[in-house]
Amino acid sequence: MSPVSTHSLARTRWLLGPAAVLLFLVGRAPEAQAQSSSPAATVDMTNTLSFAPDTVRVQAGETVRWTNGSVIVHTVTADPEEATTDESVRLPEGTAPFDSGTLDPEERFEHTFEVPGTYRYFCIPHEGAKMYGTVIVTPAE
Ligand SMILES: [Cu+2]
Repeated sequence: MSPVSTHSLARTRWLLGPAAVLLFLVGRAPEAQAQSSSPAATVDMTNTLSFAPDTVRVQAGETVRWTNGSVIVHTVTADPEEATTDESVRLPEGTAPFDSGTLDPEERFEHTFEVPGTYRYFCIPHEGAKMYGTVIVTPAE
């Protein structure tokens, strides 16, 4: 190699070093944030009055996140007192009811499931249309 190209390579390294460190720092923060709040399962609430997917499986202690991706209002409700029929809600023994309240388009709701079992929930405005979902919680490994 001629002296000229060696000099040019050294200068390139000097310039790339700080840039690489900066990229590392900038790229790292959002990734760490996303991981700490990432749910074990996600469910979309649709314009066709459904939870998609309608059944998800998580382990005890994990969180499910629902997102209203539609243009209409939905709820995520597992409270027998809000239901007009027993079919709409199922909760494992000893677990407390939960209810998201009204979720406008783009809004989210999260629930962490501590007790293994099968949970049936529904959407209050669309109970008549059988907008139902199921969460199956298996024991933590
Ligand atoms: Cu709904």
